[in-house]
Amino acid sequence: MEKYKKRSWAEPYKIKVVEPIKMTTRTEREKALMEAGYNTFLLKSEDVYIDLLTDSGTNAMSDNQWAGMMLGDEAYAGSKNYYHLEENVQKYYGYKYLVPTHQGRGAENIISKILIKPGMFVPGNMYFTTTRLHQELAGGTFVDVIIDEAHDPVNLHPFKGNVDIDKFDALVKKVGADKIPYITIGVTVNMAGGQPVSMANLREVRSYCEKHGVRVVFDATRAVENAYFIKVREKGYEKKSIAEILHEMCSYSDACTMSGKKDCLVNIGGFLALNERDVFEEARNMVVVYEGLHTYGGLAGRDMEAMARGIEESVQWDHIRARIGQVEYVGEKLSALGIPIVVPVGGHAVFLDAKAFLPHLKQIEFPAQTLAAELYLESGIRSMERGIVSAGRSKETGDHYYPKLELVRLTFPRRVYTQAHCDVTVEAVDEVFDRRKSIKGLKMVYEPKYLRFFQARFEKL
Ligand code: PM9
Repeated sequence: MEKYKKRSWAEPYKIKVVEPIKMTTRTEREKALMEAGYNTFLLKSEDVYIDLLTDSGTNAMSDNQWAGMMLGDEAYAGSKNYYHLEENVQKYYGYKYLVPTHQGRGAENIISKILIKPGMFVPGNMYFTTTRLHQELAGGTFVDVIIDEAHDPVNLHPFKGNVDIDKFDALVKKVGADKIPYITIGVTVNMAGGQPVSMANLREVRSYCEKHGVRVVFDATRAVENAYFIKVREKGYEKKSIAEILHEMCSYSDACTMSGKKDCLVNIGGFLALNERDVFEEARNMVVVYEGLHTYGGLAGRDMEAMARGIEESVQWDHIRARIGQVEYVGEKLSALGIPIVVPVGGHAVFLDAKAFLPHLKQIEFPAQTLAAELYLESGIRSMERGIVSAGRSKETGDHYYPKLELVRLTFPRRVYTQAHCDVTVEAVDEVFDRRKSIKGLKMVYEPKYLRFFQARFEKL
């Protein structure tokens, strides 16, 4: 780890095309925020100055990817870009079979429908919003088996995404392995703060699952970022390349769902990749119902080409070091100012700890939603709530879940913002921090049934 810390790095690219962004006045932002019901998802992008809502589909593509876009083979069936994508998924992720989808949730829908039967249980290392919803819609019940450290924002465990084998084993003993179609392992764990899973833990889960006949399905959305953390934090991996680590990680799973909009450096795209022939046959049949023919899965040929090329770029050391280095830079600056964040800093975002930032607000006054709104008001910077609103309601009781983590995510799109944008962001958060005691909470006035965080509306208390 020390070896890489000694020297500073610079972005391993130079800027060829620019997209102007504009700064709004506070009065304009007040109006925009009211119209958006205090939900940053409902703001117009043109009213945003620095957009840290998500790293999903917001990546800057390289000249090589744009060149590939011109080589899109838009045949309905058998596009050559599909075969290029298949080749790179096999080469870098190591799975045998590929089913492209329009984005990650398309793959989640298909795998959930195939493998989950009503009454089954699906363990996972912390929930993810769309993943859990598809599991529930298929009749399953999600069970959190992540280690306790993941729920503690200040615990410095280097692999807070790890599965707690005892929790997993307790579930297997309680319901029986035949009621568990698979375990989902997020690498990295988004809702815990972009926290990685160690190779040792992946190996251990794999061997447990082999013994009990339970499949392992990765959510590989940010698996390259996970590979980075293994390289710099786990003994024995210092000298391995990111590609080697990624390949080994995936070898401990049977399948993965992928939102290509993150690691794969594209604006749209995803896939389901598998090793079991019969499950693949079913998925290939089902994709034509929900996404499109099995050689395009809802994507244009050019999108598949961009993703195939993005995969190659994503595993380059210079890329991933700068990508995560940028996030770490912001995290370190915020910590130095005494601003409460989730530590260690994760792969794709810095997560502000809204409970510690606004301790005078009850969780039902939506501290993270409030803080995201205040940051926008202060600076035009858009972030995302990852707390009680994102957690939704229990499907059994209908009550809100009250997650231990009540966070605001400052998410960094890949290759998009400069260090100056990072500095401005830190200053803006600090200004909100200075006036935190005067900030009042919110009440929810509109709540959609599914994935409420996208469209819920709020008013000031
Ligand atoms: N993640 C994110 O901003 C997109 C919007 S929030 C639903 O973090 C994981 C770990 C994700 C993810 C999306 C998906 C779904 C699956 N797993 O958005 O459908 O972070 O491509 O992927 C978002 P799609």
